[in-house]
Amino acid sequence: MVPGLSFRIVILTGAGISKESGLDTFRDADGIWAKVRLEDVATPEGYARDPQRVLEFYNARRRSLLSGRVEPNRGHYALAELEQKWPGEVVLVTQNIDDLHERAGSNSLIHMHGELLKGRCDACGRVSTCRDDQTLDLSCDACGRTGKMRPHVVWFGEIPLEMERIYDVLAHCELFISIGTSGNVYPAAGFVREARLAGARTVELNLEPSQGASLFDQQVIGPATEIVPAFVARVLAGG
Ligand code: BV8
Repeated sequence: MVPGLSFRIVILTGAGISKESGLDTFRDADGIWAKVRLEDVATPEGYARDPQRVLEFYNARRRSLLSGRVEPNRGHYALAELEQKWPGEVVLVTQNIDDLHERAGSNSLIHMHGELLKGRCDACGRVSTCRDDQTLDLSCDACGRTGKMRPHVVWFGEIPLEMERIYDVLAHCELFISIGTSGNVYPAAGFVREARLAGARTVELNLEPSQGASLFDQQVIGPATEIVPAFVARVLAGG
């Protein structure tokens, strides 16, 4: 650790950081969008057309996440170690809806696309823990309405969560690290521009160059379980 260094670090993660934990990404050849159409399962229109189908899509992902076969990997643990050991603030913004960052020990965490282990009542907005299958005959504990429980997840065309706080931390960071995201989905894909405007150093850690690769000052290519621990060690050593 270099004495005196204690600036704010903002990290953005995507599905790539959870791939080696056994969770599918979206746009890889074997990804989720190669198996289902996002219009059918990740939009309000798809939910209105066939809510049962959407609930089953998320029920299957939730069961997989809670199966005992999916654990945080060395990439998740390295980011939790950075938050613990870095003298300045570390804010981890994730596009992922899994709970692997929490299970690895990250606390300063923003789930901008929601959380698979939470449900929301479409009638009253109440958010509650959800670790079981969601079905259409569920009723809301708060307002009592039936058939209105949906995943607490941000679909395409919906507004991501905590955007004001995200833009604020991006405007005041000195190091922005993007990990395991293809840079296809906005507004997350535009965060590197916000960080550059704030004068931050921008680094991309990914298995392959993302859509926004040219916007980064530095790029490290490789699997997250190898390149994330190595990069965290360099940052903690003052690199
Ligand atoms: C918004 C749900 C306004 C949760 C997701 C028309 C109408 C309305 C909106 C739009 C429109 N046209 C464009 C838009 C904007 C739209 C958008 O960006 N569309 C894209 C397709 C063009 N965005 C929205 O609608 C967003 N809302 O814009 O509201 C607004 C704007 C600004 C401010 C306020 C309001 C809402 C977007 C959220 C949609 N929900 N998912 C779920 O089911 O999970 S998006 C989905 O994509 C996931 O959340 C995922 O996190 C996200 C991004 O994907 P990635 O994480 O990057 O995953 P991907 O597979 O793509 O890439 C994985 C990467 O990992 C790859 O690069 C791979 O090489 C790498 N990798 C693989 N293995 C490894 C690895 N890296 C390291 N190690 C490994 N081992």
